[in-house]
Amino acid sequence: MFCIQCEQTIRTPAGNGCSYSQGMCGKLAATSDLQDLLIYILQGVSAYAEKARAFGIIDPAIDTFVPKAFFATLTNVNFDDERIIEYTKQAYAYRTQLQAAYEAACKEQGQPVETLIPAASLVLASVKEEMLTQAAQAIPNRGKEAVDEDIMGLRLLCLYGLKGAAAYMEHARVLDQTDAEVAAKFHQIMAFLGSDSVDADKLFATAMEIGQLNYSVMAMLDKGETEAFGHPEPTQVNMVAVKGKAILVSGHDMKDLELILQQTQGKGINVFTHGEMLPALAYPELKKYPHLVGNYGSAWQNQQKEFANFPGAVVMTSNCIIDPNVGDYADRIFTRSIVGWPGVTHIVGDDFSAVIDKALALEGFAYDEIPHHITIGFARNALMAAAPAVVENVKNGAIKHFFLVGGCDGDKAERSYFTDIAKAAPKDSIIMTLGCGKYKFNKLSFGDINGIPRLLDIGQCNDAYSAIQLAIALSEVFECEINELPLSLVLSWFEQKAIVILLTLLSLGVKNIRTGPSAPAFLTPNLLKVLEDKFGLRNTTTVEQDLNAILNVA
Ligand code: FSO
Ligand code: SF4
Repeated sequence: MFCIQCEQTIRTPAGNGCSYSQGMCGKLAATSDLQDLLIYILQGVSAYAEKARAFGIIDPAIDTFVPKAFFATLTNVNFDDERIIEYTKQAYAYRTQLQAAYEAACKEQGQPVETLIPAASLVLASVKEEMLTQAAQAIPNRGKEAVDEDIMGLRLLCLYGLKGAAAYMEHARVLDQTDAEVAAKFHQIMAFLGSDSVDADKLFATAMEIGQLNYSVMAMLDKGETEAFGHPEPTQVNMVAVKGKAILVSGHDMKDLELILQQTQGKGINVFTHGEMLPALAYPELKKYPHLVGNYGSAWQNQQKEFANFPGAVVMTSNCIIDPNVGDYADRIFTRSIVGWPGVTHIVGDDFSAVIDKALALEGFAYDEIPHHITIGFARNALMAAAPAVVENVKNGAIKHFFLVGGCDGDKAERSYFTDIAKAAPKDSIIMTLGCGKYKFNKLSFGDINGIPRLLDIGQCNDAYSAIQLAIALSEVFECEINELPLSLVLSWFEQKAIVILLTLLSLGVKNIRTGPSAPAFLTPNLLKVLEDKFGLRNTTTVEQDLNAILNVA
């Protein structure tokens, strides 16, 4: 087993990551190895997809399958070996199909059949035990003895970044947003990563290409969400329990939430959001359902306590899932799409009656808690509507600085940094936030500046797209570069979606971002130095020191 893709990876000895019998997230060595093999076969699929395209052979089902299956290997997504094996077998069938089509096209046009990357020719074993032995050649740090550690770090940066982009491609696809050019670029990069390149410049350029690709994907996702559910609008949402039968919906997939809302109508069940689903409460086409009563709980790392206390059914639409047996709720949590946990009921198709039956059979909340409301819904449109007032207040000196404090949450004590920096930000500053990292401070009161709330919740982590649009709009108004705006980004990272958002920001030329609580363990000191020299990217230090540096530069 070798996995070093998330913030909680084992860090000693340096570079070894989670490499024993189990990762810090609970992923077992066999699951990790099977995921490596899946990725390897997917690289082979992409290699043939890229070649077949040159002959006009495009299969949209394969184009969407590859990122979806890749998504299953993100941190805290799928711990179910059987499901990973199913994806691998499907990938292998697709690879065989594309290979045949490509070779037939070569023959027909009198062109030589090229030899592709090794992953394109691996003959997949048919049983799990043999697949596990094949996994050795698929491990992401393969050949590490012969490769410079900086090259390995760059390969991993690309692999994990592309994984994040794949997740967003699948989120966009669910909302009918696909794009042949994006798929072509994705396959090209996926195949390139299967070539185990030793070219540092090419790998670095690829990391930037992944960032750019993800910028397009985030735009597609934004389009899909706003076309399906309208533009988020500033909304007061309830954050506590409401009496009655209950379903809790977590993860990022708002389409699932919509299906659940439709199917629970008139059934006397209240629906709550959890974690990254909170922003759904601001979308007109979702908040119109009166039985969508609010948000329950906080970020993913608290789920074992929060789901255990929730007296209803729970649906995990995407990351991040952790062991449901700890809180003893495995019999009332359901997974969707790429998510999997052995023994947990997986809902296939659009029928949620198993979830509804479970919620009806459970007690639900016995009483209403004292309501506590927060305001959310400051995505692209709402931010743009507020932009003239914001500009006015910048011009008259009432707003002096903008912070973007967001990203992923996690349970390390050092993450209190993000609460503390939000609290310590000067009163004449606006704090934008996104991702599940916002739960570190989103129930606190920050007041307003001449009617503009000081805390603006932009949405899910992918809504970084909205923050980028606001920064672009402000830079146009003030006729300056984004980097000249009084804007500081302080990002908490945990997993691969955050990696790709960071790559997107870097590829757009955004400088001086601070990330924490620790640097990705796959980035070597040399690579961190390059990122600092090139982009001013640095790790968070102390709140005092960072605020001092930020405000004195601005
Ligand atoms: Fe959090 Fe998990 Fe958005 Fe991530 S729920 S950690 S970056 O998957 O998705 O912020
Ligand atoms: Fe370790 Fe993170 Fe990989 Fe889990 S996902 S095995 S914690 S690096």
